[in-house]
Amino acid sequence: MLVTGGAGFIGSHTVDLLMSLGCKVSVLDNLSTGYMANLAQWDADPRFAFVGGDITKDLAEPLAAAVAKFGPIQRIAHFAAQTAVPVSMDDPVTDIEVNLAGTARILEYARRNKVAKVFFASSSAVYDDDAPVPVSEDSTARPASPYGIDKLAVEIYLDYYTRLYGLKFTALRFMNVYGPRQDPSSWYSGVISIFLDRAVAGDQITIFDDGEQTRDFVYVTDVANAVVTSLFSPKPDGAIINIGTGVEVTINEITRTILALAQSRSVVKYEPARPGDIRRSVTTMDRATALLAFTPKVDLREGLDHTLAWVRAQKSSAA
Ligand code: UD2
Repeated sequence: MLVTGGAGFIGSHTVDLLMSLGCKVSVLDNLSTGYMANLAQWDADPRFAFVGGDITKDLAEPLAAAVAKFGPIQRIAHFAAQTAVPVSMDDPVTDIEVNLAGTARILEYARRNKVAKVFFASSSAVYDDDAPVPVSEDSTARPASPYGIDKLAVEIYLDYYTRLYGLKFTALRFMNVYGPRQDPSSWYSGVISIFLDRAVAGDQITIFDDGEQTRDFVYVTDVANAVVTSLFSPKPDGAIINIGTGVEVTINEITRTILALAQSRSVVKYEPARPGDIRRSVTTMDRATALLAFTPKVDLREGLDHTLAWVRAQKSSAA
């Protein structure tokens, strides 16, 4: 099993689940936004190998290292990516190099080496800004950013590889994923990671727009479960599936819950809407239920509890 981007937020939780299921896991990651600390729990495990590697460069060496360690790669979970929508708008060329050309490198390896299954981390960013609510996989894909365009382009490549070479894949379009290990340190980080970080520190929280915009927040271990089912079950072969909870939550509601949970006195300030922000986002659940038997196990309250505990632990270890 190869996990690209396995030192990152969702990738490392997927590694945790695969390791707990007894798999042998190689992680390919250039540590540009991931951390070895996310994998420290597996360092000494003989079923785990970190092989380095950068998907924008030749991968012969790290992939050979993975094969030398555990034999031919049967399955690939591909997370390695440039993950920020605004960064892709500033620099579409780099987004293409990493998210599209880098992925083509992984797909070429997969077909030449007869990899049994590839999972691809896609995004709700492929949908039109004013897609219907809730959004289903049949809604128009008309991305509002280079990031979304490149995710959609990879989905089209996956279909092409299936038709030409019989490659098996599943692509999951993630809604707003949150949980421990999500890095709060940049202005385009996930809203929950930023707000929990500010709430614990007692710093000001900034809500863009009127806070009545909505999102579908899905907890990271539920996402990892969906990924692992995709990798091992034949049912979602060739499918593109939204992964969320089907529950629509306003940013005002999430802010109130976070402030109460953290018992925080952070001041909340409102600022104009971010350009390009969508107003409402929530997914239908039909396809995820039918093809992955997916039902989220961690509700928002519990997920926030776990994430808050992690933020506190991070802050106390840094102090
Ligand atoms: C999410 C994904 C992105 C892409 C996109 C597709 C994350 C982190 N990003 O972007 O990768 O898939 O969906 O549409 O999951 N907000 C505040 N204050 C802050 C930060 C955010 O009010 O300090 C608001 C923001 O204006 C937005 C909401 O919170 O209305 C969610 O923002 P986000 O950056 O967490 O995620 P989103 O939905 O823009």
